Amino acid sequence: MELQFSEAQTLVRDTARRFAKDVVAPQARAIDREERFPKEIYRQLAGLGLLGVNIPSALGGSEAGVVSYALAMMEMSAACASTSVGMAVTNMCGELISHYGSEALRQKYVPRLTSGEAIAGAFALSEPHCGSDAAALSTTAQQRGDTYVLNGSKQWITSGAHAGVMVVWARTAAEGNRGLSAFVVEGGTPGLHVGRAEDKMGLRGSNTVGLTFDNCVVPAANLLGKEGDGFKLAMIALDGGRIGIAAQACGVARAALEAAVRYAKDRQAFGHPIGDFQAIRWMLADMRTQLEAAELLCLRAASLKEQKKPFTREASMAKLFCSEMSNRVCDRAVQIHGGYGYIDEFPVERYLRDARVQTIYEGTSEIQRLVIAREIIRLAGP
Ligand code: COS
Repeated sequence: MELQFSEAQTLVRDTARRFAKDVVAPQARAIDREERFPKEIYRQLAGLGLLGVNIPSALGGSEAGVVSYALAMMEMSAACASTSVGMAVTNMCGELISHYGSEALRQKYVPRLTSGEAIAGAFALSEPHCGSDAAALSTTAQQRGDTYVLNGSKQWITSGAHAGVMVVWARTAAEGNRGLSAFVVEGGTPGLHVGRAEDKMGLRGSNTVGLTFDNCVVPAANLLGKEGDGFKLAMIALDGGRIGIAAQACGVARAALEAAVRYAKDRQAFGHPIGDFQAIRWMLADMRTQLEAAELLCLRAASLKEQKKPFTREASMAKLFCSEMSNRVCDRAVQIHGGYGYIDEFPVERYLRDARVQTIYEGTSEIQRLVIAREIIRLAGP
């Protein structure tokens, strides 16, 4: 993409691109096939400053901003979306604690995330009975002296079995979204049980588990913000997280398009490379156009967040458009490959499997449309 980026943004993008191409991409097929959680890669990402791209350097981050973060996510996702989803959640947890944690929480936990000591962060909001309706969650946190006692279950927790630092949402009071609070919980805390890893369609190298809290005691000082702040903190974190998933979608789609172009130039039919035929050319033209439109939406949302301007609607638009685009582009890439697209000799079947969850996690396409429509109507005034 030919947009003008600052020196810092270009440096982060190029660092991520080089590492993604040289180190991550060659392992991506094995990470997927062997369901290999990429622990060592996370340590290396930490060394490159990519686990805290938008986090102050005093806390071990690279303080390079949200646009840099989106560019880094695009690069990592083009190589391996299993790896990039864990990178995204770690950045998200680090940012949340860095912005809303007490000074003690920031100093204690953010450097563990940015340095890779925690391996990964985890964002524990969804529960077996509620994903879209986040305010309906039923895990409880009861204050007992200078601690809270957590009880309940979480589901779909990315990196949950490996995360050294988690942000966990629980109910501290009965009433709806105002009764939710967020806590920093260390992996391995007694009473926190990790369920079996889900056997997923895609992102097979990432780890997705349920968590059970059975009288799990956390220090009261690990409350993020105040009691009752939890729902808003979740919404704020998800607004930012959606930029990360939009960027992931762009990265995966770019990889799929590049593979399709290579194949179209190479594969012969009827005496020509198939890229000579209009049927294929029109697919490639649509794929490229949609990808570039998606990248612009993603970077606009990132730029607004970086400028500290409102970006809820733009993040949801980016997440909606980029994730649906990436499913279309990956599907077309498989189609261009014909039978070879359906086997694992070529990477496009992995891209399509990895893209599928992008319209679901961090808010489904339906939730993004709900958020966008509400913002349009709200901003239109009375
Ligand atoms: N930023 C800051 N505050 C926000 C916000 C945002 N993006 N969105 C909502 N809020 C605030 C509202 O302003 C409101 O505050 P007040 O009570 O002070 O007025 C409060 O949060 C409740 O908001 P609302 O009434 O809009 O909540 P709803 O229960 O209607 O739910 C949706 C809103 C559906 C948008 C929310 O539940 C959501 O995003 N769900 C999807 C969750 C998700 O992405 N799950 C995937 C988990 S991660 S894999």
